[in-house]
Amino acid sequence: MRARSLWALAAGAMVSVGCGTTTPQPSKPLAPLATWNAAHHLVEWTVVAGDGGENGGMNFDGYANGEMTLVVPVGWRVEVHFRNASFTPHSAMVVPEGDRDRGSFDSSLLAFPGAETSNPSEGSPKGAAENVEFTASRAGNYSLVCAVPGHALAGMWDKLVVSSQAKQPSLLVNRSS
Ligand SMILES: [Cu+2]
Repeated sequence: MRARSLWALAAGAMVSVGCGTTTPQPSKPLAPLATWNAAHHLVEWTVVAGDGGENGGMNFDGYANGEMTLVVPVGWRVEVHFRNASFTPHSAMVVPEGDRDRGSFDSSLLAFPGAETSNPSEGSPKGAAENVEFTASRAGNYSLVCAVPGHALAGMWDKLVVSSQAKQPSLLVNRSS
């Protein structure tokens, strides 16, 4: 009991100096999928494509169909640590929410400069890892989609909310099944 209280104090102290983490629900591994540094206005988001069999493999970090939402304060930098864990080629690209339900994507749909992995329509092979950085410069609702044709329609997308209200990032997950 005493150890637990001390840990809570330590965690609180970490937040107050400007670092934080959000861990998804316990069905996933304990490693946090998003970490951030408030002083640098930087959030790092681990995005593993095809992470297990959820939604027939059409998932990021095991989540699909908008089950995962990253909220970022407007103006922050976002560094996406992308990796493809499956034999199916996948990619990641940030588009306006209204452009999510498409069979295919091109760079004209990009929400922020730089917010895409290389060759998003072809996708990256299994094991490929890439860091993608962009500035979340405009508030609004966006989607992180896999731009390989058909994959977003199959549910391979997350939500990205760029907020003028939020003081710090948060990662929310909502498993529908
Ligand atoms: Cu894909």
